[in-house]
Amino acid sequence: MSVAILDGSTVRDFVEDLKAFNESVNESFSDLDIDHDGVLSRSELRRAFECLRLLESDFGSDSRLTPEELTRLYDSVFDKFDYDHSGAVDLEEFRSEMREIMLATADGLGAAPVEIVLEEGSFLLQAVKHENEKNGEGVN
Ligand SMILES: [Ca+2]
Repeated sequence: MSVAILDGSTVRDFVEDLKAFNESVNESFSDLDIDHDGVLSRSELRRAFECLRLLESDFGSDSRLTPEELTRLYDSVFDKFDYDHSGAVDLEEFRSEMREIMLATADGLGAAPVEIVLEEGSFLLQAVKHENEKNGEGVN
């Protein structure tokens, strides 16, 4: 876990660097595809969001959702990812949805730098590392 200062452009630059972004997406996808069938099931995707902490950062760490509300939330996220309603999320669906989520996060952050606590492995942390590397600073 680390604390980083970032703003919308940190996230946007990362998403727009297709090579870096695709690498992260591919890596996450294969980590998340526990049974290696090439697609993410409902439970695999739910685990993804619990790990990536994307929803928590969107909704604020102090939001208190009941388990039922969380399940509804994750179900609606899955349906959004599963664009062709095949019951599973493939790599292309995952990539395009992650891209949208990250860009929405960038818009939400806006231009004012904020301090955010980031879990290891979160896409936002990867965005910060990406910016640091671009600026020639070490990753810490
Ligand atoms: Ca799978």
